[in-house]
Amino acid sequence: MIQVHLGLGSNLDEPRAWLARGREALAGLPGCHLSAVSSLWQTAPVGGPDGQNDYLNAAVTLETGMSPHELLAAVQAIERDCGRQRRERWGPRTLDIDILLYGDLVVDDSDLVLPHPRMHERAFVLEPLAEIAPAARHPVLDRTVVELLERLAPGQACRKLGPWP
Ligand code: A4P
Ligand code: MG
Repeated sequence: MIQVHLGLGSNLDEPRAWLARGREALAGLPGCHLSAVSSLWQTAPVGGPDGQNDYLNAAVTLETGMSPHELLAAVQAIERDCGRQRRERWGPRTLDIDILLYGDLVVDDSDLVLPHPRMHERAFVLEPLAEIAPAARHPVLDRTVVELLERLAPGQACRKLGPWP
């Protein structure tokens, strides 16, 4: 089994409900075990069109026997089941699931980049991830999640809301 950390985000309709549905769907994937769940965080949108709602973000840890591409296909199927429509990059979404770290694997394919290429720049990823995997190491930057968080430029609004319902 490989330990994988994933980031979840939603800013449309009922974000709490979409995130909960995403979490349950991940927990139910064959041969996978959901071993950690962060708090829920309210975060200001990064990029995308003006005027989109704040996001709710969270991170989870999954122990999985799936290959990286099998897991990508599985999370994309969960996004589709949750009504995700891809309209514009960084636009509002019912549910976005990003594979952040897959063990210490480094991948650079057309459809999959690991670690997630923007995770180290984003408080909405690192704050929840630091709750559940503070010592996880970014295999390219060779820094832990906590070290990446400490190096973030200030000013990314992120507020901890507490545990999920
Ligand atoms: N892809 C490549 N690597 C990965 C990976 N490690 N995990 C490919 C998941 N997908 C990966 O993603 C586009 C393509 O990335 C996929 O087809 C997959 O093959 P997408 O989810 O379809 O589109 P997107 O999410 O709009 O684009 P992108 O570039 O993934 O955006 P990000 O980086 O995920 O950012 N602000 C706040 N506050 N909170 C957020 O959650 N999210 C985003 C999306 C922007 N701003 C945000 C938030
Ligand atoms: Mg994405």
